[in-house]
Amino acid sequence: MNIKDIVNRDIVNLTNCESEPIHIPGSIQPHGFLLGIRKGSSRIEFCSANSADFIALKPEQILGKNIQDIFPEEQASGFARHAGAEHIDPAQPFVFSLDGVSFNTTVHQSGGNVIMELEPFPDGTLQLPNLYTQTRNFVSIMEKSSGLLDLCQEIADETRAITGYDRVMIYRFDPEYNGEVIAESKREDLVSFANQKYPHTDIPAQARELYIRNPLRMIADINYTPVPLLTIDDSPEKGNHSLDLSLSVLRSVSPIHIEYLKNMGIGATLTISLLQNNKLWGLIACHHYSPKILPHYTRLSALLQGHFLTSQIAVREVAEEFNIGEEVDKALVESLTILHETDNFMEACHKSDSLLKLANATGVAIFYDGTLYTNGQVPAEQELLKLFKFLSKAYPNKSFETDKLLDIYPDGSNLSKYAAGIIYHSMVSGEPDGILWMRQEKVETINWAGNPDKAVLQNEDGFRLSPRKSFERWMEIVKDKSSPWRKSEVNAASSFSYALQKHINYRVIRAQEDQNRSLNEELRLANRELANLNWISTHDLKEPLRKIQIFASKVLDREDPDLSAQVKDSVERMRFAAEKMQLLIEDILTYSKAGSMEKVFVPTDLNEVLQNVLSELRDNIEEKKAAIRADELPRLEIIPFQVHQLFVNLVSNALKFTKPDERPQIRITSSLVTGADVPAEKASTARQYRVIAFHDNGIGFEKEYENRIFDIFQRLHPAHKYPGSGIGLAICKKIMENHKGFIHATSVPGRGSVFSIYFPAK
Ligand code: BLA
Repeated sequence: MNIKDIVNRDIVNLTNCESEPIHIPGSIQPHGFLLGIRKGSSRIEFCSANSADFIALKPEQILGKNIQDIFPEEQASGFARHAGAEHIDPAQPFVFSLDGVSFNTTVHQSGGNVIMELEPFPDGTLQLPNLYTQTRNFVSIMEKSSGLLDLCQEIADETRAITGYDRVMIYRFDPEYNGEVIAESKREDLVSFANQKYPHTDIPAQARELYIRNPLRMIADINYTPVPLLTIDDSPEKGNHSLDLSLSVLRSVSPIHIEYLKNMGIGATLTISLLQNNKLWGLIACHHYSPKILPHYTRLSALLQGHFLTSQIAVREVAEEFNIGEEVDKALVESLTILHETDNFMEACHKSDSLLKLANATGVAIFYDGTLYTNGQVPAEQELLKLFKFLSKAYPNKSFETDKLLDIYPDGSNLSKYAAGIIYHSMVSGEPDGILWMRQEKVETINWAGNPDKAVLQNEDGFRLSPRKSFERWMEIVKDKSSPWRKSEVNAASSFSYALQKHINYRVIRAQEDQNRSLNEELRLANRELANLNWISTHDLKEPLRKIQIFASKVLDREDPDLSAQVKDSVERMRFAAEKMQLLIEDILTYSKAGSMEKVFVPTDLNEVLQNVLSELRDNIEEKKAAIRADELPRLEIIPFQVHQLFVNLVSNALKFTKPDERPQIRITSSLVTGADVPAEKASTARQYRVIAFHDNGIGFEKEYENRIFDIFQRLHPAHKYPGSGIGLAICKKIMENHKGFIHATSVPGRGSVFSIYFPAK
């Protein structure tokens, strides 16, 4: 019979440990021995090299034999029943006894094999733990601990009390499987590892995978020499004899991990998986500073601690999330209250603490209308401005959050100290205005308790694997990252941003209103001045003017021979100037009245208005020998005296700007057009307009004056030839505005003009 070992001799090192097949080492730890049979057979196919240390039989005396050849008949048949059961309960180990020594036998299936792992009871007796006390203790722990961390602390304390390890840690993974010691119970003289962080590389993926399937591992003595597993080389299947030890309790541990533990000065460990939703949530990690074998049943007690804890994780996490959500809500309400109670939140309240708390941020910055407002710990102003500009360009009108700004903002490599993670809300489209909540880099908030170097033994090549090295690696991994933003924080930030946006909009509207109000006030004052001007014009200007005119007339009428022709001419010109000035004053008065007089609309027959105007202008018409023809005009709701004035102005103009050698022809037409045909921007396309057009055959004007002609004091023709104040058409325009209508003029120079007035039709 040939015997060979199945030890896996692949060299593992720091570069290939991710692919180390830790489930098939082909060796075990020496605190027990291993036997393996094919399922359904009792012939022993596998035996660990250390069998003689326990039962005085060497592997070559065991391999190829049947179980009943090694153990007493009734034990062998009892074992056959035990191993043949559909489900093997690990809590009910089988017990083999040989030469007065009892062996706790853990049985499991591995592929087509049945594996027996035999461990002597440490003190020779089967000592059952007091599960009643343990359970009662847990129930009281559950009642008194409020948060998850409290509970973890209690579980760590209790697990240490049950197992007697020097240090018990609760180790929690983040979503990337980086870990942190969140609770620790330890011998008083030891340096604390509380809050220490480790990179995901410390426990490679295949190890984590394995720990999901096998929730408890013990390393009894870090300095052990692995015991090879032996098998018969002439068994039918040659070649691959590896044995999957995933579920084994004696499996020999990865040499890399052993090196790590040795560097930490550890003597023995026990590790229990903490699962949530079939994923590894964390570990209960126990360290002892000398070798330690925990009896099978105490191991089960420790495992039970793990189960107790995992039963509570989801509930407590939800409760914690809820509590954080409540705090966040409280801060949000506080911030909103301040926002609603202040007119100038940015200036007065941006330093409020609740603004940070609503997202559990370490800094906040608001950029609004060219000013930067900051709260808490933030990057330098220039950096922030650059960031706001970048974000508004890259994320216009958007909001988002990230726990690693550097991923989207390569320029931000020196921002991580204050803004490794951000929540961003853009506020004004097209502008860099926005609000930012920031979180510091995780690395900054590390809390080293004690000196971790103290817990480390130095080896030849320095600390190749050690917590200190691990921590450096962890720092590399989480560099430039903040802790992730919770949903409640993101929601609160977005509620606040929305409210702030409204606050700003409201502010803009109010500023506009204020501006309107002050403009109105200015207008009111201007009107009052204008009214005053009327009064002055009538009393202070008209009176002296009248006196000048009377005086001039008297002088001229006297036909005094003493007066030289030159003086006479001067007085004549003075009189003329006074007359002109009087006209101007009257027109200004009319103009100002056209805007300020009360507007009373009366249904009026425009034919009548025209007749009155023509009779008023009769002398002028006769003098010019003008021919005036008018269509039948409609009846409209108008301000009668104003439309009268309007007609007077238009007809007078037609009589005034005539060609000397041609008899004036004036035609007044009436028609209906739609808004689209009205040459005015403000015309409503949905309605109709009544057009009254005054056509003449006068001197006309150039097209460029079409609009300017209605401006006050706008003159197109020399005053000595065509006297007037230059206000007449401005009055016409104002009158049409009073009627919600328009006036428009077209002309062909030298041929004539058309002045059209548009009244909105009912
Ligand atoms: C396994 N590494 C582990 C385990 C832990 C750690 C808890 C699981 C051991 C078990 O469940 O029995 C890490 N232990 C820690 C840490 C602390 C601790 C961080 O007590 C801190 C207090 N390990 C490395 C590196 C590699 C590595 C760099 O640090 C690989 C390059 C490998 N770790 C590694 C392997 C295992 C492991 C292969 C599996 C060990 C096994 O089960 O065989």
